[in-house]
This record gives sequence, structure tokens and C-alpha cells, in this order.
Amino acid sequence: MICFAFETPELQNSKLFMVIVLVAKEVESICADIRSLKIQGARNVAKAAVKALALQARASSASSVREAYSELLEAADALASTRPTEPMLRNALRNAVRHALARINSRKISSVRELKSFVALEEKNYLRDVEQAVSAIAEYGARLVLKNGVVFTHCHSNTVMAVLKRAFELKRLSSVICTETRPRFQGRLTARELSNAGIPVTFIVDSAVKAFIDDVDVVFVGADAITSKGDLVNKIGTATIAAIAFQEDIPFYSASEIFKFDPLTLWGVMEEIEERDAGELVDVRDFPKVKIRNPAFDLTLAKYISAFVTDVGVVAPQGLAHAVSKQFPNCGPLEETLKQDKV
Ligand code: RUB
Repeated sequence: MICFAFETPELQNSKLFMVIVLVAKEVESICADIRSLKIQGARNVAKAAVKALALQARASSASSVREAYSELLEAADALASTRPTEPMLRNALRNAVRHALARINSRKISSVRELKSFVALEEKNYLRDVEQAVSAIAEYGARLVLKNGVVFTHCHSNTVMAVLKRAFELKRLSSVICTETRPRFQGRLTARELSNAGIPVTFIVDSAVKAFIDDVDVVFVGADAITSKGDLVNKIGTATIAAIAFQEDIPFYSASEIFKFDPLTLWGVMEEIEERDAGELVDVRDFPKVKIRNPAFDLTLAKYISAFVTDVGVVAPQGLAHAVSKQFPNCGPLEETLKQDKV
């Protein structure tokens, strides 16, 4: 559970801060869709969360800025805890509530109406920024595909999709090999989307990676989290693919916005790996007394990664923290830092 509980001095001094705030129905429904993977992929999750914050603000019938802001925090907290391995989600929520708080404290926002408009504008700006980031990554990534290149990918990353489509447009990409991605088969999304875009695609089971790796020129995967050591957290199976690609001397890239970087890892916080329900694998009643594990992600060490293809360019994993840490000012352990944000 990520705690967004932080207060302005006014809030701290007020007995009213104990008021129980409600999360809008739309927010609850978006939380459910993120948990069930109806909304899937780190960027879609972050975008949906920012949209949910705006819906929370719009639905508010709060009678004071303080109350409306408390509702936003409650919604941010609920959204941030939907999937533990999603720093882009946490970064987006942290930025939105911090920007709002800064304006409340500097009296630039002094009514509920102004807070509502501000949160709506934050959503619009965020969506614009992430689309620009993806376009930049697509340009950089497409140029890393050799002429008539064959690309290997895993799971379903909207960012990798953008790279592949751009590489195809530039007539660099000849075909893609993609895994089915057990247990939730996100690779099927990838295969269908590529095929619908007219890109030749071969679909394989996850365990066939070694059998096909010699047929490819380059591997592209997405990212859920990037740590301060330049390690990558992505869909379970990514680390195996990276190790096999490394062994065969095939470049391995992760296409990722810098907002997948987890600033908390600079403070020694380990990235938590989400473990999902065993029922995603089998009907557990058929396996009494069997211990079933279902981690959603794994960690690929920096040494296996040729580079991160980001919105600020193609960056070696060892240099990434340095390149992006300026973008995350004062990001210490969340509760501590946000409390320091008081004016
Ligand atoms: C999806 C996954 C993707 C990253 C990046 O996992 O691991 O590679 O989230 O996606 P899940 P994007 O299906 O469990 O969300 O590039 O779209 O942000």
C-alpha cells in the first residue's frame, strides 16, 4: 500500500482533516479495471490513473478546497495501490497531487472550482506529454532496427508497438517474432495488433525462445520499472529472454519513457515484484497441496541490456539514473518527501 497521506499546515491543524473522504465510483471502477488487467501496460495504467484523478475532481461535491484535496489524495492512494510494480503510475499521481498542493499553498487555487479546472488541465497536459514521449521513442527505436530486420518481443508493450510500427513505416522492419506470454496471453494482443497493421508476425510459446532467437536481429521489450542500477523490471520471462539474447550476442533494448524510472530505488528501496492470483495459472481446486507461484514480473540485470530507448535518447543502463534523476527532484521515500513539501 502506498501512502499519499500528506497535509498542508492548515490541514494538519484542522480537526476537519479527520473527515472520511469518499472515492468516486468512476475511480473504483478504473481501479478494478487496472487490477483485472482490463487496462494493461504501464503507460495505459498511468494514463488511466490520471484520468481517474480528473474524474474524482469532476465528481466532487466538496464544500472546501481542503475537502476536495483530501478526496484527491484518497483517490491517488487507491489508484497507486492497484499494481505494486508500476512506478510510472506512482510518478504520475505524485506529480499531479504535488502540483495541486503547490498551487493551493501559494493561493493560486482558492476554490473547489479552480481545483477542478486545474486537475482537468493536468490530465490534458499529461496525456500530451506521454504521447510526445512515445513518438520520440518510436523514432529512436526504429533506427535501431537494421534494414530488413527481424525483431523479437515479449508480452504487450504499447511503446514497443509504436517502435515496430515506425520501423515498418521506414521499411526497416521485415517481421516480428512474439511470445504468447503466459499466464494472461498478452502476446496475443501483440500478434493481432501487428498483423492488423500489416506487419508479418510469428507467434510462439514462451518456452520456444531459445529455438527462435537465432532468427532475430534485435530484441525489444517494454518496461514496468527501471531501477537506479539500470536494471529492468518487465513481464515475467523477460529476464530469460535477455540472458539468451546476451549469450547469442543479440542486442536487447527496452523501450521506455523515463517516467518508468523508480526514484525510490535511488534511496535503496527495492522494486516490489507483484505476485498475482494462482487462479490465473490453473484451477487451484485441481491442485490441492501444490504451492503455486505467479509473479507478474522479473528483474533483468543491467549487464544484459544494450540500452534503454527513452524519450531523451538511447541511454546505456549504467548511465540512466544520472541522465534522468534531475527529473525527479526531492523524490525520497514517498511519505517523508511529500511531508517536506509543506509550505
Ligand atoms: C505489461 C508489460 C509491458 C510494460 C510496458 O504487463 O510488462 O511490457 O507494462 O508497457 P501487464 P507499455 O500486461 O501485466 O500490464 O509500453 O505499454 O507501457
